[in-house]
Amino acid sequence: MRDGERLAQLEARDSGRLLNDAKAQITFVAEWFNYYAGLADKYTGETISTDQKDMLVYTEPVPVGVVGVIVPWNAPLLLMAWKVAPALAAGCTIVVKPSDYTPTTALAFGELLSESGLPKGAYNVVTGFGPAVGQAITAHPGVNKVAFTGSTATGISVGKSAMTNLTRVTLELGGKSAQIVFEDADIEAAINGIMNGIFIGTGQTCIAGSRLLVHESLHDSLVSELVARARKIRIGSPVDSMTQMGPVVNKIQHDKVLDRIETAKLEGATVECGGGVPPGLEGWFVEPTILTGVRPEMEVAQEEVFGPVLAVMKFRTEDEAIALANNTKYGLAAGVWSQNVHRVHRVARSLRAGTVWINTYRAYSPAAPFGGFGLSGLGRENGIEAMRAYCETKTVWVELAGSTRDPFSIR
Ligand code: TXE
Repeated sequence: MRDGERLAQLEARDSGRLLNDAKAQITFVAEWFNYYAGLADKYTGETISTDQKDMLVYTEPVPVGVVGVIVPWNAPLLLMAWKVAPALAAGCTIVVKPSDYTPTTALAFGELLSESGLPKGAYNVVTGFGPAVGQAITAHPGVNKVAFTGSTATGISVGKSAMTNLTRVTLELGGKSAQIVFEDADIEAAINGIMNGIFIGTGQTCIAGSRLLVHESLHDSLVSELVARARKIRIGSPVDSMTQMGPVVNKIQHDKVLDRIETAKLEGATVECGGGVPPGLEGWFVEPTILTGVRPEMEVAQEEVFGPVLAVMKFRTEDEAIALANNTKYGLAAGVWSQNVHRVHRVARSLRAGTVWINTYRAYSPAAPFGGFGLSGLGRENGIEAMRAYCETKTVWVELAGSTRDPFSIR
């Protein structure tokens, strides 16, 4: 890919995300644009059958207009592509506001779009701080839709601000996703999924599997295996290809993650591994941390940490596991680990989460809708559903008989 390396370098240096990860995400960006380029001429209206034989009724998707795209720092280019690709395919124009911490890839991507022949003015980038520049976009009467990814608190204020003009909004927000491991799980597969779910991106992903719910019969052995593997994670520079976990994005996030760990300890959680700053490294590093003895009411079981911190809880029955998993204001994702085909479908049906992964975690496709229940968001990104978010539906009625009607009759 011609510009992949440059974009990945910019992304890694801006955000602290692993260069390897950033490279993989750039390939996703290409896939997303490819998918929506293919969908652009297939997303059409329909002819509607009515009981009125002298009428032709059809619908047309109409581009919603100007879309404000506001994205965070954890996966800047990919999360932007999730919005820009369907918005362009729908025929919209775009104003992007990247995070003030990670503005470079949105700008560099703009150069590529210009080179690709996108009409001038179709893609615009405004950099700056959220409360000033972001707010100016969400409250602007000329903006027809806002597509936002970020924290739940900011998402709610973005939604309120957009509502002053009835600007359409989609919100992808925080999560407290549960990984549920039943006694009949393939343990090796589950361990891989749990490690991936919480430690990729240094835990700074909205779908981080930050709560581990484990059947009591497996608890001690699973925790000790996870601890052994967490201790072996190679922490270091994000641009070193041997590194498995880099730093968190900035001091604010570093302080927040350490503070959440301290609160968990004060509330009675046991630190099985990690819990602090790894020795001998300069930068905003946090150790991979596993906490046991977590109770559902604790902050670490309820609030997003957005760091490499896994909160472990035990359950006895399937019903208890489902109740624990749903005991959160969020509802972005969940992982279910069991080899019982009846159970996995039964549990998936009971979970209040926008995505349920069964015997896998963090699988994505541009074709598969993504979004959250509850305080995890509003609307869906990806798939054909995302096109709906960038279009208004226009219904057209055509009189076919060529006759006039009694103006005082509604039939
Ligand atoms: O996010 P914000 P921040 C969570 C994570 C993190 C916390 C804070 O827990 O610790 O959020 O991170 C713009 N009007 N997530 O401060 O505030 C802002 O400039 C319009 C989870 O970075 O949500 C940035 O471009 N825009 C999340 C974007 O909103 C505003 C990913 C996101 O910023 C604005 C990132 C305003 N009033 C952080 N205020 C996830 N779930 O993926 C800010 N912005």
